[in-house]
Amino acid sequence: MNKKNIVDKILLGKTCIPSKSKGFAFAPSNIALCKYWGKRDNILNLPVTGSLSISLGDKGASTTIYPIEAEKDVVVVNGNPIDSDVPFVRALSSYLDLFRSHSAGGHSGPPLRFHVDTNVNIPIAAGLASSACGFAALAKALDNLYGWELEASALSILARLGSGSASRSIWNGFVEWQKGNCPEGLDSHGVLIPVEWPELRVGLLIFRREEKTVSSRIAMETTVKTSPFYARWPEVVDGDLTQLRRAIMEQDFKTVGEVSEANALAMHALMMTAKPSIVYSEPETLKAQQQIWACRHRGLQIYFTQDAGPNLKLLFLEKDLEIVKREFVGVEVLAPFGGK
Ligand code: 2P0
Repeated sequence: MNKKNIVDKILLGKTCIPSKSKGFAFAPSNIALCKYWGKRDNILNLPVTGSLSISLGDKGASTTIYPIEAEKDVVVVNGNPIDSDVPFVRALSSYLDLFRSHSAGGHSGPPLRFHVDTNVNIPIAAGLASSACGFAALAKALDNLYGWELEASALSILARLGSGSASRSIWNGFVEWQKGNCPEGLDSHGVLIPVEWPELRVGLLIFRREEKTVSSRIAMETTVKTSPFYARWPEVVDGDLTQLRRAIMEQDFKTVGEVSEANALAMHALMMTAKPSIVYSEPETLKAQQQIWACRHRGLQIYFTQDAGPNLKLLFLEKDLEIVKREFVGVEVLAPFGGK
């Protein structure tokens, strides 16, 4: 089963003929509290386990797309045209191949190219899930351009074909990506957890903004194939998801924090035990982790999570905003449900 087959199943006869001159959409970035780490299908981005995230409100990607008659797609990120040889643009173009219409000559004419203009208001390639909001915004912008009016779960599947974690960026708030069981992955998509938690805050502690040395895709593959502990991961995730669902419904912050932090550390432990070992942490990462533990020891309710990079995301509540800002100078604070 390839991606095009899946797109055909999702579109069910809907065409790739623009219903307007431009498509536009916004999608939030998301931070996983229970991580997606490992694929059972590398082409369709089907995960070994489920995962659960919090979207970052108005932080994410805004994308405008329109067809052009040209030899190549034109990709502009934050106002800068990106060279077509850059791996990210190549990945984007091959994703867009799934959705190309033809020029005025109908199917005999060459497939149209696209102009894609994306503005991302979070640090790109700093482990802040920019591919997640990027592909989610793109799938939604295509839906807008073509007038498909697909359901959110169908958009989640289309976004997943671009990048796994993008399946969770279709919604704001808490989202669980259910792993699904069918080989085509039509049951592997995000589901919104209908809970608002206005007091929740996410702090970004950014130590490195550069591109990571090992991509998530390669790191996942290496971990699945070589970590002697990977076999235990599905069981760990099952337990963490059960606890997180309950704790989110009951707004039990302590459990959300404890489970999220432990889940992230378990993912990094898997990577460290892969061959070759993958270590994303930098000295600043470890220093900040120790500072967080010291704060907690003194009674502050603060936890962290860490993705495929050295940066940390802090989890805390609005009541502790001032103390967190004092303790972690330069932290960028986000309110996933709005507020300061
Ligand atoms: C996550 N990460 O759940 C995990 C935790 C990073 C660490 O999903 O290959 O860009 O496009 O499906 O989604 C980053 O990997 O990987 C990721 P692909 P993706 O957020």
